[in-house]
Amino acid sequence: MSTLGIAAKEVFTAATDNAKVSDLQRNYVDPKAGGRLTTDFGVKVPDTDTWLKATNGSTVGPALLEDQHAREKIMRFDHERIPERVVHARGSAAHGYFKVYDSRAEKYTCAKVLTDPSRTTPTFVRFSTVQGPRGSADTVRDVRGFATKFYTQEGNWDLVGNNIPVFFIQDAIKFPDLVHAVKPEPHNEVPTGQSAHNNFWDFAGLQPESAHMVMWAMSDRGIPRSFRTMQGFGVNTFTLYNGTGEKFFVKFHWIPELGVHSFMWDEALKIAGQDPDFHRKDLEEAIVNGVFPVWKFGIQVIPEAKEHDFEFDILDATKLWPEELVPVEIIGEMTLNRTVDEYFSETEQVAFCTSHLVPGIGFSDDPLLQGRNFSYFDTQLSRLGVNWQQLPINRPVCPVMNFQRDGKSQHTITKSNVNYWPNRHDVNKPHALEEGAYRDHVRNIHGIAQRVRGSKFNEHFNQAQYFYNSLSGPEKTHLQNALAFELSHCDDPVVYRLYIDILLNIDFDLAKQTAMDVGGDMPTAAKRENKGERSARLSQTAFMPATPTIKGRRIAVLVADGFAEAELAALRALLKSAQATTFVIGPRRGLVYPAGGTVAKGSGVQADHHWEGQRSTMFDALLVPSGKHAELLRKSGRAVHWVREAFGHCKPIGAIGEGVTFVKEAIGLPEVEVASLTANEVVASYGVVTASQYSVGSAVHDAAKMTLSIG
Ligand code: HDE
Repeated sequence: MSTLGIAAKEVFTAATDNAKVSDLQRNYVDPKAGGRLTTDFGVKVPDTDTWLKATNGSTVGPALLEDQHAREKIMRFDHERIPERVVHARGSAAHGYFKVYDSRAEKYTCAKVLTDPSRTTPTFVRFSTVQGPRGSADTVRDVRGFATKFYTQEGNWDLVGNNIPVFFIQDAIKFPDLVHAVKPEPHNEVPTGQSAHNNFWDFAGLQPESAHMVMWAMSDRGIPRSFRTMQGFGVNTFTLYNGTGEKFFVKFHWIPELGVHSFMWDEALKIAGQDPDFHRKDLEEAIVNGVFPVWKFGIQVIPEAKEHDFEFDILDATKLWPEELVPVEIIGEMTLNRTVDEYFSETEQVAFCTSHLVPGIGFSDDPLLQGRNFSYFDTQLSRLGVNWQQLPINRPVCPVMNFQRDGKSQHTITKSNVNYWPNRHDVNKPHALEEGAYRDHVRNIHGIAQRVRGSKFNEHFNQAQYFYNSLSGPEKTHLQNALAFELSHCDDPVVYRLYIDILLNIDFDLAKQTAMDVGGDMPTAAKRENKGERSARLSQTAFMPATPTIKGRRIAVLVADGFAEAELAALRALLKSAQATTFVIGPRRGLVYPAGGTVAKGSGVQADHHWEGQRSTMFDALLVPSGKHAELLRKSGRAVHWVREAFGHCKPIGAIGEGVTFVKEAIGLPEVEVASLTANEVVASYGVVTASQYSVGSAVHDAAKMTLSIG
């Protein structure tokens, strides 16, 4: 975590204020400002350690209910919890800002937030897992929420998205069934933070519209390396209007500057135990270290007249719009530059609603979106009460004025003798459209009420196959292994047999492999031919940054007594200049002595962690400097395991001098002939970069590049 002290953090946060942060300052309380203990009503408290008791000589009798301070303290404590979100309960958040590059989107929309490059719109983003409760682990296989609140000058716009562009179901009425199926089973509340159980796969097998999203969730997208390395998608189809009566359908995209990166499943599993807060800490660490996460913002736009030009229904949330057909236009970017000050008040109380739009942006008839518009508003009532929009994190930065009144926990005091419209004073009258009022798109709606879905909604497998075909070889293997893991956790053969049937509609080899892995009957024929169609824009590898970077990466340097001191210092300085963070991992969490260093001389480097204290899984790359310390490393099973495990997870490993021999022995790399290297020569093999001696710009630099190519 951050090494910044409190004072430094205060300077840092002051520098990242924006209109919303200034607005929040109205509610700041600073316990360090010298205030002493009082009751909730301001009475000075003399003793908060001992309950008032009835005493008789040396006999201390019962505690007295009349102790107002004790009752207040306990009562407030008893009610500290509010209902956690029914889905996306576990989350972490940050403040930031959004800017568009220019006004090119004006042809589609009059939304200032999307067209005015002179504006900086404050944002608050909450990332989340879906299945697990508030206290579950970050790195489980799951979809990730990516919900953004834009505090625009025209009101709040909430873009409540995920890191996967499609959804499991087409119609909102199925959401309770989906969530019941994926959540822990009702009889024993098992499992936590996992979809690997009978009920989820039972539902998925019987609800083939989920096949496309299941492929995404089983791919590496289900185990992101970091929130900072995830794409975000609005998923639903929204509309844009430009004030001239033209309407466009739109999908929203976030593309991370650092590229899209994931864990390997073995890492994700281990980190869930080693550091269940890994993603939460990663976000905070990056921001506090000044490596602000940045996403480009893109739109896919389809003019209203072309709505029916596609083989899929563009209002079906189980389908994506292939970028080859509808390119993503990049129009702006968001930077997250400030951590939250208090988790509960901000991250827990923030309330997103898909129905919160600003002028220039509208809904579509996407049946999932329409149900969501009801659900989010409704759920806030049970979580936060009717006046939730007044909570500091939820209130807009522009004026709010209306005749909504009263309700539990009303915070505003409206000084007026009228609370209705029209009124004789003509106060608070509605705005004219020319004054920037929200404009509903005028349209003709007529028809027969029926429980039906659009005819193109009946096709479920084309895009599941299209996505699978688009993955690289390793990504496909990971997906196969994920299915093996998940379905192996289902002990009812009906369930895994059913899912193999679904896979037969996607890819015959995948179905056969899964049947072999999980014990189903070996299928003899595909149910549907694999047409081999693929996109160049669905594999994670398509989103590598144009210029390789190790910004924000965590690099472990493994040392024991006797390492090369100057070399370590130079390596760390170099990596710091590339905005990566190094962590010294040593035989003790104290001073580790370099070659020639002794306690008496006062030399030594402070290890950040003992090598039992953190594991290779929690770092992106490993470095072993030269020096006689390599002998000691060789003798430590844990140090050897560090190298082997990092190698097994395809992490870049850099080694210099004697460090090379240690690394080579630990992983057994016959290809690297260390002895034949000349000074400064660098050899890379299987992601291992070795150099016979240190030279800036060679070994480490290459190791840094590898971090990216493998990440
Ligand atoms: Fe949500 N979803 N959802 N969802 N969702 C909630 O609202 C719901 C869907 C998403 O960080 C709840 O405030 C329905 C799609 C995120 O606070 C609830 C349907 C997408 C978050 C709800 C969907 C999402 C939620 C629970 C199907 C991706 C966390 C707490 C029609 C585009 C927001 C809350 C945060 C949260 C309902 C489907 C994303 C119950 C009925 C599709 C990121 O209202």
